[in-house]
Amino acid sequence: MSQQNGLHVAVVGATGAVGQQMIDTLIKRDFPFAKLTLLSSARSAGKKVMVKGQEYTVEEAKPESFEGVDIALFSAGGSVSKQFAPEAVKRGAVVVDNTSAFRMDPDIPLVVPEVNEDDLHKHNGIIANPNCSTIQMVVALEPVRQKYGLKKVLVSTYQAVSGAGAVAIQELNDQTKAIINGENYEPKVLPVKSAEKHYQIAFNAIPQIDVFQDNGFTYEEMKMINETKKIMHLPDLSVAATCVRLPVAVGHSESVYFEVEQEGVQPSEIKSLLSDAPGIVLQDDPENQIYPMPANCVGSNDVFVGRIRKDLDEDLGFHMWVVSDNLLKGAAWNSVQIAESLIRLGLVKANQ
Ligand code: NAP
Ligand code: 12T
Repeated sequence: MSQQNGLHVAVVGATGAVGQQMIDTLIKRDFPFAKLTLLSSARSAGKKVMVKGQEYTVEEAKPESFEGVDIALFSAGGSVSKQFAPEAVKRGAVVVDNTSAFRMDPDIPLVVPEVNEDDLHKHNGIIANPNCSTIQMVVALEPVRQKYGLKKVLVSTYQAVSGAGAVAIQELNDQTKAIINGENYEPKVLPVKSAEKHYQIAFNAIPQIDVFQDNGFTYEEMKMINETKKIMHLPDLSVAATCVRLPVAVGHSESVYFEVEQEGVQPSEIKSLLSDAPGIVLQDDPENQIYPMPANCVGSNDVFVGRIRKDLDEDLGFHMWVVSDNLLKGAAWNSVQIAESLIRLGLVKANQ
């Protein structure tokens, strides 16, 4: 390969909810790929996908699939990443992994370009893409940390079903229609596909995303807690999370309470800071009922922030509402953005 001639890019999990958005994002960004390899399980092998007017055939992921690949974007579940990411690296590819498989490995950078792009320099072949809920929150918190310091974060999420894959979107749609038509519908996917019990998501709210840990938090909540500290380089930051699934197809919302280190900061200062920050769109005009909502954020790469206000009792405390497209900034766009950073920083090794 040579950078002038473009790169050989592979998308693993190309038929999934995130994989489809990765392909779309590569096209929208005019990403410099000369060759594109689309990989899935044996189930979708042979499926045809049109990209830029050209037909591609999806192939079953195998170790040999990564021969000659420069950048591999993985989004096919943690076990697939554990199995194939080392195979891709062995063959000279740089892997951007969208699963939780490697995120907390101290030797693997966990990157949100607006926050810690410099960590990419330490990569040894694999870069981890954080959890969707973590990404949008740290984009909004980093400018605050830089200017006023950050002591504490308490977050409650209102998450879309698309985070749990294409089957979860289908379940929300089919279940909603069934209930409206007075028919029975047995939940099979949410809150967690592999769990013993499944609950109705239509017209409901489920306070469980991913599996429970012994400490009473869910794994999704622990991802937010641990990943935030790692990405922001704040191992001692106080963080707690409650993650809730809503009957929304795309777009995660978060109510974020945070405490700064500097006394006497005004909400107008936080608003002005965030309105100029990278990757953020400020939508904060209560008088005119302007605030972020998931339905308005679908399809955008940005993180939308509003409802910024000072706590009534705690001088260091502020509240804000953070919304983003979980399949874009939360997954596909952040991964492609990492790939763009790797190219700009000269961190993609030439492959044959
Ligand atoms: P999805 O819609 O269920 O798609 C899963 C994809 O993985 C499909 O393309 C599927 O191919 C492929 N796949 C499954 N088993 C495979 C195997 N053994 N070998 C190769 N490919 C295989 O799920 P999704 O929502 O796109 O999410 C995919 C993964 O991305 C998740 O498991 C999660 O780890 C990660 N994710 C991360 C975030 C984040 O927060 N950053 C958000 C969402 C998802 P077939 O068509 O052949 O089944
Ligand atoms: N279970 O961290 O169900 O890769 O919304 C992201 C989203 C795992 C992840 C979800 C999940 C991830 C979900």
